[in-house]
This record gives sequence, C-alpha cells and structure tokens, in this order.
Amino acid sequence: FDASKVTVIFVLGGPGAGKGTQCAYLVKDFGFCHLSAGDLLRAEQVREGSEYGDLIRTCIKEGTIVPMEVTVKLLENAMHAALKESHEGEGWADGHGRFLIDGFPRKMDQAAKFDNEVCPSSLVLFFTTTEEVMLERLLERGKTSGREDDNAESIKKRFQTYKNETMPVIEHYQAQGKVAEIDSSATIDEVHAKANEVIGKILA
Ligand code: UP5
Ligand code: MG
Repeated sequence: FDASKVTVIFVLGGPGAGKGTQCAYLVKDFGFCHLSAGDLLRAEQVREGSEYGDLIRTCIKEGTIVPMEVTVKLLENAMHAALKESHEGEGWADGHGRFLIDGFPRKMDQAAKFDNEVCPSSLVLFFTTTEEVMLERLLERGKTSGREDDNAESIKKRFQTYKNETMPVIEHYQAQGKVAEIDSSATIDEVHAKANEVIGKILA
C-alpha cells in the first residue's frame, strides 16, 4: 500500500476490553473501515474450501495465535477490497483509506511483518481494564454470542496469551510513542467520548 494514501490505526486491548464495540462507533463518526482480525479469521474458518478451517478453530478455542501468514493475508485482502470498493463510488470521498485494524497485531512477529511489508501504522488505540471486568463481560456475552471461546476455560487461555504475547507488542509501540491508552472500565458512552477525542486529534 502507498503509505501516503492510507491511515492504519491498530486497536488493541485484552479479550473483552471493548475493541469491537468502540470500533463500531468510530466507523460511524469518522468513516473508518473496521477490520477485526478475529472476525476475518472466524469467517475464513467457515468458508467453504478453506484449507485453514481446522487450524483456526483449534487456535481460537485454545486462545493461541493463528500463524501470522494467514491473518496478514486476510487483512491485506480485506484492505484491497475496501479500497477497490471506494474507487467504485462507495466509501472515502477523498480517496484516502482509513482503517481500524482491531485485535491485531497480537504478537511481535505480526507487528514487524505488517509494519514492514503491508503498511506502517500511525497509532495504537489501547483499551485497558481489569481481568475481572473483561471476564464478566465475556461470560455475559457468551450466553448469546455463540463464540466458541466465550467460556471460562478458553477465556483463561486468552488472558494468558494476551499477557505473554500481546503486551510486548504494546510495549514496543509505547517505546515509539505511538500508543493512546484509554481506560475502558467506564460505560460504553464514556469510553466512546474519550476515543473520539483521541481520534479527532489524530485525523485533524
Ligand atoms: N462491552 C464492551 N464495552 C463495554 C463497556 N464499556 N461497558 C460494559 N460492557 C461493555 O465487548 C465484549 C463485551 O463487553 C460485549 O458484550 C460488549 O457489549 C461489552 P467487545 O467490544 O466485543 O470486546 P473486544 O475487545 O472486541 O473482545 P473480543 O472478545 O472480540 O476480543 P478478543 O481479542 O479476545 O477476540 P478477537 O476476535 O480479536 O480474537 C479471537 C481469537 O482469534 C484470538 O484469541 C486468537 O485465537 C485469534 N486471533 C489470531 O490468531 N490472530 C489475530 O491477529 C487475531 C485473532
Ligand atoms: Mg472483538
């Protein structure tokens, strides 16, 4: 991608921190294309003819990270599709692509690959709250989500992977001064107001 024609913002935070919820608001407010790596993987898992279905299912249930080649390819394809659609009339009036990449990169190798080979990111929006809050939200959502990883056992594993693999990614970007941290313990509206302020400044 031509880095001058796209803006990429990574959205990170623990499982259930509120990444997807907040991205949905930012799409409405700023016209982002929201790409959730987890959603793309879940779609690929059930796509007829996919060679990765079993691999993705196992990783998601175990809370481990799918090999980065798979995820980076899915993201790249989705970005190309969004830009193509935009050229055909829908989407960004100024032709500049704005992407929220949610739940990615969650491991150092993915971060390096994406920044070097796809497009450098401008900012990391980092939602934080306690494990207690995240657990409660995920168990509540699990009653209706149908997600195979919204159960106590998988959630525990997701927290572990988050600590071991994803926190180093956040620290890496913090050292570059790219991280905007937002406490997501508050109500959805309060968190939204804070996220809006941060993004408004970045895009100004
Ligand atoms: N909720 C949200 N905000 C709230 C608030 N402020 N107050 C009260 N309730 C709030 O929110 C979770 C729940 O909380 C919802 O019910 C919501 O209403 C409520 P949501 O916005 O969905 O949180 P989110 O942070 O998006 O949680 P999610 O479960 O999606 O996070 P994960 O990071 O665990 O899931 P993801 O889909 O990104 O990844 C799943 C798996 O895919 C990974 O574990 C991994 O196995 C795999 N994966 C990879 O291998 N590679 C990747 O690059 C990405 C994923
Ligand atoms: Mg999500």
